[in-house]
Amino acid sequence: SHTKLERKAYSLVLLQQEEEILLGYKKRGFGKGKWNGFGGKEMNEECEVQLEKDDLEKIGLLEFIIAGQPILMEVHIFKAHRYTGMPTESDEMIPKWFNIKDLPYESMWPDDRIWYPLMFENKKFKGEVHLSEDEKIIYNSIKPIDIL
Ligand code: 6OG
Repeated sequence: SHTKLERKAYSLVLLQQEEEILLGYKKRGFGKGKWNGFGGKEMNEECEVQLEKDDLEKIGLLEFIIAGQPILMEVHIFKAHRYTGMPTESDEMIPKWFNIKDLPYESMWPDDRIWYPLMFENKKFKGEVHLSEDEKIIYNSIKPIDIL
């Protein structure tokens, strides 16, 4: 469409402990039925895990456009290593640790197959992803970069 997109900023946090990563199964709202990282500030409310601000490492910047939605999502992606608390189910999310070699990609956003491997190689990345209305990738420019 020719309508100007409204840009909205989000954060996405991936907590990694050696070979395992904490994902949350979204029970409602945007991304319902998918495993994803946690929305930064809300991680405590989403699953009762507390992070330290100076432990958050910025690893990616992705821009998403989904066909039929008037929003450009600017997603700032962070990796965290330390946490306190006990991952606990909330109204929003079911948290679960996954081995990084055995991720549920078929129940994740399709772009995750592109940038998770970069994250596990400790590369930073940036790019734009366009999804069709049925959430398939129709354009992607994700690539590793040195500086974010
Ligand atoms: P809440 O509505 O839960 O914020 N997000 C995406 N994450 C991935 N991996 N792929 C996408 O492709 C995404 N689009 C949005 C940003 C939504 C959370 O989901 C992330 C936020 O952390 C389309 O508050």
